[in-house]
Amino acid sequence: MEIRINDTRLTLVKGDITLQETEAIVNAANSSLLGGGGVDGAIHRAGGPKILEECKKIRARQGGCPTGEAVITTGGNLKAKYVIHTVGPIWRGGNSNEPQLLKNCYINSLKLAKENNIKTISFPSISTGAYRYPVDKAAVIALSAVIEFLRKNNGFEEVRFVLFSDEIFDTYKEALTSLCSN
Ligand code: AR6
Repeated sequence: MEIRINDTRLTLVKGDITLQETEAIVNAANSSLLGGGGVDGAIHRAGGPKILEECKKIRARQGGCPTGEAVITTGGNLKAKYVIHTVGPIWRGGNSNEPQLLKNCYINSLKLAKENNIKTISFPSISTGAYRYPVDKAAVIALSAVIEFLRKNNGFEEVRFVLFSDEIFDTYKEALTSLCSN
């Protein structure tokens, strides 16, 4: 599925984010920046040790990455030149500022991409795996955040959501369809 916001294509695809050829891919990391399972594990495995080396330097400098914030490293062996690591909120029932923190992940990743003159970027569905954020709620926040950012900021060619299963892809598609009809 694809829509256009100003000059930017916003696309939803089903697939593996480590295989994307966008200039940047976004990692759903944890605050330690030292790697983990899920998409984080897949990115470090596919990208090789350079990514972890840079993460460790960032950690030494600023002590990890707080929830909702983002940092940037090389893409190592990936097709993507950069990995933007952001830390999603752990779902604790919805009354612990989760929606705002999840929105911050997308906005801060896009700000960092813009500062680095990145034109094409892929996002996974942040927080909806190990961090258990309900996918329907996360999809609306993720898409609304990106749409809001792209309405105010021109210069991206494509923002892509790379969804790992049919179920997650369908949930994002429904959310985008309903956001577009509002
Ligand atoms: N490509 C695209 N999406 C993927 C891939 C992939 N290769 N692999 C998994 N997903 P998760 P979180 C989807 O758990 O919930 C890690 O251990 C997956 O289906 O990767 O933010 C970190 O170190 C789900 O929809 O991230 C943290 O400790 C989505 O990516 C913690 O997990 C996010 O699932 C972060 O948890």
